[in-house]
Amino acid sequence: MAAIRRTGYVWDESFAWHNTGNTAAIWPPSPVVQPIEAFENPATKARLASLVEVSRLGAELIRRPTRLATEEELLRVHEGAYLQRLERESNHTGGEGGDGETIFGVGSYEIARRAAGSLIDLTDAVLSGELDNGYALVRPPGHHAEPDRGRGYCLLANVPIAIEHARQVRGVERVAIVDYDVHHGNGAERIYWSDGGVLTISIHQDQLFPENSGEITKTGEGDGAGTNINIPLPAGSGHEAYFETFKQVVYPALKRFQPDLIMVSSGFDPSMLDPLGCMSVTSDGFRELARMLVEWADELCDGRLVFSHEGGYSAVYVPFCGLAVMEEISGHRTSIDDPFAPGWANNPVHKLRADQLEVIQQAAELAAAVPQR
Ligand code: 9RB
Ligand code: ZN
Repeated sequence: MAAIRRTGYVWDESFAWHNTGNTAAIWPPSPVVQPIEAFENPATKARLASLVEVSRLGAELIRRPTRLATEEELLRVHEGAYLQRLERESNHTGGEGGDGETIFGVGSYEIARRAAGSLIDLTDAVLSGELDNGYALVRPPGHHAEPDRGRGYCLLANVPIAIEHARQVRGVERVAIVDYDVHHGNGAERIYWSDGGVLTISIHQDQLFPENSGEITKTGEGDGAGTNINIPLPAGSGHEAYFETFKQVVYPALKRFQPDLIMVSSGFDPSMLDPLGCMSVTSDGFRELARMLVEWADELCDGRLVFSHEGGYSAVYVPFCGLAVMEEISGHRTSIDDPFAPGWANNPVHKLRADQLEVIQQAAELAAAVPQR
């Protein structure tokens, strides 16, 4: 079992009050689409928060206070006009992030600022050494948000906002983002496209969301040339594809880049039961990914590792995936076993396929070309 660590944990009841409306999955109600809650609804995250308590892991984690990100902190990443529009709509009847499908209700701007502000503080406590690592169970998620608009259920770019605090206030020089959400991390890619101080790695299902995004050929420009790595895995990828990606791409890229801090965009939509993704990762798969990240953070940056929750839409399965990750990074194993695990252990979907390996080997060449510190 892993060593015991001081792991910070963020959750706030208000995160479950962010209202994404009755757009069936993503489609607005129409004569053929019966209204139902959006996939990005409170259940997945609130049920993970519940399992953290019922499993008693919550008593072992260091629960962190939450706070709102200030305007100054948000302006390091976002445009003022976008923030003003969010605030105005949030104070009246609610609104939409900017891509036509990122619905939010009354009060969501404040909730989003609380998500971002709490991640800033958690990251700060890891940098100061008060904590060893941390998990922010935040909502709304952030990895699709861009400087001037919300996108794909995301309003504020939580991870970049925390990274800019680390760099501009705490003087951290180099940060790596590992994004294992099943969708492409387009927000960080855009924000750090020509910035060599942040290595952005996104592992996602090929051509899922956003459309025309996340291609392996997109590697950054100027000062950021070679510091953006996309690994677009074919639909249907299981554990072995993810493990090989971590070993052949993520580790070599991190090793060359030598980050001072590793941030993780932690989405559980590559899971076996997700309604939006077609991947096959189990809770033990996510546990193993977390184990590798802890090991590499120990080797490269004194263990400094901060997870920020993104997507994941199976209300019954996300809690077991999230619990496994939090158990692994904190070194506390609870008595809760994933009830799905026995049925999936020998599923042939987990075997590495040749088409998956081909993408991984192409991406390994990009990792070998990351500019060295
Ligand atoms: C619409 C489309 C989507 C699809 C997936 C997400 C998931 C985000 C997430 C959000 C919006 C397309 C409405 C394509 O979990 N990120 O981590 N929207 N999809 N075309 N149209 C019209
Ligand atoms: Zn996602």
